[in-house]
Amino acid sequence: MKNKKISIIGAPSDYGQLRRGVDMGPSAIRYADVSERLEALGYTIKDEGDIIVKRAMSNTQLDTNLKNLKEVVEVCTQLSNKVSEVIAQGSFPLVLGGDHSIAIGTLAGLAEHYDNLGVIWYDAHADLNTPATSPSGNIHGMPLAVSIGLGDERLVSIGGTEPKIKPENIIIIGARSVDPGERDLIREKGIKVYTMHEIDRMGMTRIMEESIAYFKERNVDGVHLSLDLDGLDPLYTPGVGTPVPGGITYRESHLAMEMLEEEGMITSAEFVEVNPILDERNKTADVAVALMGSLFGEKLV
Ligand code: EXY
Ligand code: MN
Ligand code: MN
Ligand code: MN
Repeated sequence: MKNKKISIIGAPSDYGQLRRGVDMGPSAIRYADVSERLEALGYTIKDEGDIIVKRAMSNTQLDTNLKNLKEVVEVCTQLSNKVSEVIAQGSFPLVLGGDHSIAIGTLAGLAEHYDNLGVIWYDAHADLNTPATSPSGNIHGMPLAVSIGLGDERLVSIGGTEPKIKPENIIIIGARSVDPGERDLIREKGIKVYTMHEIDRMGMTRIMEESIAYFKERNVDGVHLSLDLDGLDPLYTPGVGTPVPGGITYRESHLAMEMLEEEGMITSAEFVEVNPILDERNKTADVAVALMGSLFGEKLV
């Protein structure tokens, strides 16, 4: 990574879905020694601590197709400001989730600094639902749609009303659970998706080569990595709220991170959906930190 300054931002929110415990993700990742691991690679780490997520007695607004909307808006607005501030200081923002709804805030903050941002969405899901298509009403299934300007106006307008990213600048990797409305949107908007089928068939090497070439062709001014730990097979990352079997392997994931690092293309990252309550001895947070090691240039020899 070219930028040697990393700012860690914790976003301990579980409001984008209904399984409690993912709010402890930042703690679990810190417990897995994220700072120490990256410091050993020669980076200067500033842990910004966590953004403030008010603890509700119980989740509210469960009766709509936008569950906990108010809380999600509050969290994402704060996170957007924090991410933007960190970039203004010349630091690499490394956001620790929290469920994937926090990406609405991360991308809103990034959009203040990038006009043609590329995004890698490493995930079992497409996260392209809107209130009209969502089968659950859980906002963690909506952040990509929101970021291209679709869905509820109160989410879309976080950090400004204009779309934060362009659909044609998105690459989804690892998809294996896509809802009908999401599939329609992928086709309509021409969003690039490598499903598990393509990963099996082409191999991760070719997928990363193509992805890197795609971003270069599109002249992106930065690339954000949004890594949902459920992109990996639950065998490796059992501590996630919405596991889907048949996922990306541990080795394939390291390879993907290493290839991105060699290219020096990634300008921000977030690691989300780590839920230590559902985990086996912090295995999922350990994997998250191991992948960060590769993303930031760890080499065996
Ligand atoms: N597509 C389903 C929904 O919208 O409810 C499941 C979404 C899970 C989203 C996760 C974290 O990436
Ligand atoms: Mn996700
Ligand atoms: Mn902009
Ligand atoms: Mn997911």
